[in-house]
Amino acid sequence: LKIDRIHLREINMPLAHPFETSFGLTTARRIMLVEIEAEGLTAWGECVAGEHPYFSDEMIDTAWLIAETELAPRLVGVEIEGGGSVPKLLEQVRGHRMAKAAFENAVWDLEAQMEDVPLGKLLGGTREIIPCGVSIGIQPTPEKLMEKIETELEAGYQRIKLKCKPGWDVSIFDMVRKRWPDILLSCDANSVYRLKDIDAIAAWDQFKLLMIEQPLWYDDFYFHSMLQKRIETAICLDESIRNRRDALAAIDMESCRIINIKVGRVGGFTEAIAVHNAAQERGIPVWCGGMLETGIGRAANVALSSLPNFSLPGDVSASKRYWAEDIIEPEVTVSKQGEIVVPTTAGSGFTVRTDRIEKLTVRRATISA
Ligand code: OSB
Ligand code: MG
Repeated sequence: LKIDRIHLREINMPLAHPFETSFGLTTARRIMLVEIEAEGLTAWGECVAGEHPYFSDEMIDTAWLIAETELAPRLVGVEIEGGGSVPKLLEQVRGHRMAKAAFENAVWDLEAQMEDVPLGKLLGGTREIIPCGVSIGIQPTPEKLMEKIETELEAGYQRIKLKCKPGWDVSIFDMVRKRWPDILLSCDANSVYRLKDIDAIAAWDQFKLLMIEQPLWYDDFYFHSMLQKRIETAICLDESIRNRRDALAAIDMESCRIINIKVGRVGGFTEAIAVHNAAQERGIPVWCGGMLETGIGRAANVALSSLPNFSLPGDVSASKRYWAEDIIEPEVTVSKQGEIVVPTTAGSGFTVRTDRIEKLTVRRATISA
């Protein structure tokens, strides 16, 4: 296939509910979208980089710069076999994985359309439905959190993940466990704790959490492996895992027992599949993380989650938890059993609402062959 043109857009979308993590509060998203035109078709990719370089060193403005000056020019006008051959074409550019993933994922979408197969199937997916959990941000009060959890459990979600930080951890877990002793419950620290906190973290074993996500530094394996030896609860790594080699190192060092795969964080579907396979071969379950995506990134997450080793409920949840109105049709919905049905139609299985995207666009660029 040959790409004729690539359009970059920045869209601005207010979140339906503010989202607070240990690194800050997000009330609206600035999102870079990649639209590729090739073979008479159009395909889309979403860049999950945030507004600030707080989750990782990428942010929308660095992604935009690299996308426009380095990535798009390497892809337009050249013969590309499919999504799986994109990493090689972008290899000379180091890092910038979220920016790269937006392009690679769009090419996979295009390939699925051309081959008339569902994107999930093209990636190697086998699941017809995926189990869903929710990530609940830090709330203004513990009471508000309890209300949120109640709402999400009533909606059917199978696992509750609580964002945590010092002052919003042990007392919160205790309160939630007293009310719901048996639910699948986990927490995500987004790298806020340090070695001085190890004893405090060890005391969380009493809450029988399914996992503790990324408690220590965002770029660490070694100290996570020390922590994992000290606690019974499984550690799950998110930020630290950038690629398959990281996954192998983390698994061999016993830095974690579970891996969160985010397709943007690892640079695209090819590497996400490689991490999935490496974990599967070693008996490590994975689940699909989220980055407050619009429908375009959400559809990618649904397709990826259909791979067999995505055996734990992920952070892929309904569009309406994030947006008053999404940019795809139909929106992503979750059943009363807390499941998403994986589309069986060709491509992503969703239609991109270009009319709505047009209204939300605040910046654009076109790169032609
Ligand atoms: O660490 O998983 C994370 C959101 C933004 C940045 C990082 C993370 C998150 C979430 C929300 O936990 C996941 C989602 O519901 O999209
Ligand atoms: Mg996380």
